[in-house]
Amino acid sequence: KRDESDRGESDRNEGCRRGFLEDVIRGLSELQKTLPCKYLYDEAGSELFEQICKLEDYYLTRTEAQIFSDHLAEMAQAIGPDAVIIEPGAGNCAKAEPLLASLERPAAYLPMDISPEILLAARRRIHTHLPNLDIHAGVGDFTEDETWAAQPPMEARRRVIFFPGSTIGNFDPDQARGLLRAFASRLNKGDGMLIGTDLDKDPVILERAYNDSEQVTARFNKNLLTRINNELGADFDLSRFAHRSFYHPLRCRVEMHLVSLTRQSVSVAGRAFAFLEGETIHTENSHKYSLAGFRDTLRSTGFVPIRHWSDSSSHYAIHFAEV
Ligand code: AVJ
Repeated sequence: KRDESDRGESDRNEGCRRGFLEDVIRGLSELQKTLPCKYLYDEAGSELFEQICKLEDYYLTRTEAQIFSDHLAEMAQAIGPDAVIIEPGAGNCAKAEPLLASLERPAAYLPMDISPEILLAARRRIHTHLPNLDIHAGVGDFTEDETWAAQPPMEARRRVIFFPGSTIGNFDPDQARGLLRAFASRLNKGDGMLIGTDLDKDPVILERAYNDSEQVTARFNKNLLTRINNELGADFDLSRFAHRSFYHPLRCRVEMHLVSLTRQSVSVAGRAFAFLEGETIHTENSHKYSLAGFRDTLRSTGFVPIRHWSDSSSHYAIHFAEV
């Protein structure tokens, strides 16, 4: 196996492009066309997502931030002194910073993300505020073993996985359990996890959060097609697709789709994909949990739920669990 460091940058980009192309071809070949939601987060997509987080209609980010600020001391106490904080999908690490600042002698912070630029900028920023903290940024997909293997092991310390933002909601219940089991298997007895989940609630509130009045979510969703056009040489006509999000009560999730407004054919890297009028590409799921349901999920994946915090309207929850 070749080391990442002796592969050229363009080599690596070429590998990424090939993986993206394969995923797109596979997804568009299914009966229900689908695209993996991780591709929503290129540079433009990440910027649009940051705009979503500030929207009045999108209650998740500010509600989670409120729970953190209201209960930071209790969370720090649950985590305890000398801990190593591991954050899969850390992005700009903005949520970890106040947490790290409130911990007693944090031993290290290990953020992982697919975007090296965002991660390295965040590391620089955190280093200026917490100069004594050991930070190891790991570039890669946190669902892959290599990304974890590249991080210093720090087995001797109490390690706590920090997984805020309801990212777990993007995974189907089966996949979510698989991911949590994988997290548990990377931890030792007594290690912990602090994880945020959006809660099941009034569908009107849920649907408004994913169909915001400023249409930022629509742009976020359609950016995926722009990205495919630009990176894979496709000819999606953006005026012939519309954003659609809705709550699916039986599946307890908000689904995001792109609806073809006409019967049309789209070419991706020389292959043609036919769309019926009204046919959709499923681009994201955002699962909503009940408090009890998520505690069951934790128990069934090797964790012991220790405590949780919520907002006064019970819109969102942060759970602390141990293995
Ligand atoms: C980043 C997965 C938490 O599901 O609410 C926001 C992504 N998609 N608006 C979510 C998202 C559309 C978001 N997560």
